[in-house]
Amino acid sequence: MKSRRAVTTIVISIVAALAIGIALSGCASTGLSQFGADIGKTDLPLVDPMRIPYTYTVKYFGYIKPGSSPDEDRDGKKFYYLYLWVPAVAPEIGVRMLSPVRDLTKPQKGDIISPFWEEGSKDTENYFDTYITFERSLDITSVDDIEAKIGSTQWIQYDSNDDSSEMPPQPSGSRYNSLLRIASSPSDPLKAIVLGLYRIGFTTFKVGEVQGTFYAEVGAPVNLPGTAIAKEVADLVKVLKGGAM
Ligand SMILES: [Ca+2]
Repeated sequence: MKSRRAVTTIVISIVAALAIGIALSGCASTGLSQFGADIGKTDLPLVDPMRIPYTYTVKYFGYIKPGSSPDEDRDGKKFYYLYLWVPAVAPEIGVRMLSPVRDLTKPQKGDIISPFWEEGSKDTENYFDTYITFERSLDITSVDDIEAKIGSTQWIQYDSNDDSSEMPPQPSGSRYNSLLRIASSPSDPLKAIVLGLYRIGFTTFKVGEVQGTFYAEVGAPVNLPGTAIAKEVADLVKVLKGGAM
């Protein structure tokens, strides 16, 4: 009798654990799940690989007001930039972006919040089909170089992404949000993730304006204290030199 009861208890525990697991994965599909790395992933047949979440992430909550001027007109596209300081070598870096943010994720303590975020949170209408690029400045490798060289530096593009099926859908129902992961190639200076200045370019690849709230997240599988993101170069320098934005 006793052992049967024990077996029943185990069975109930397993069923409960499965139910909780299914419930949690259900939650993840409607919200923004943790940002998983390429490093250490387990490939599974027929389903998405199992990924270990990045251990270090920096999150940015921003807003592009309708009618804003882009940072650059690039190949006919209105490009905006987030500047990113990476303080050390990393084996991998991931970047993902979504628009609009809605209640998919909310700013937590330590996250970077744009001065326009509050205004953006009242804009429940606008969003854009994100497209992101990841670039590194070829010659800015010290904080003191940033402002002196920003106007003339050469940017090396590592990768770009338009649409990712890993990201939550937009209000249209289409999975047009973006995600990319870059594995460092230490032997190739044009593919290595080293200390220096990077920028995340964002635009909308198809027709439409870049407008509405957006969320950008940078992840790494190693701790990178001193990583900073800012919309403006001057703000990035201020943060890196120990001041507030
Ligand atoms: Ca897209």
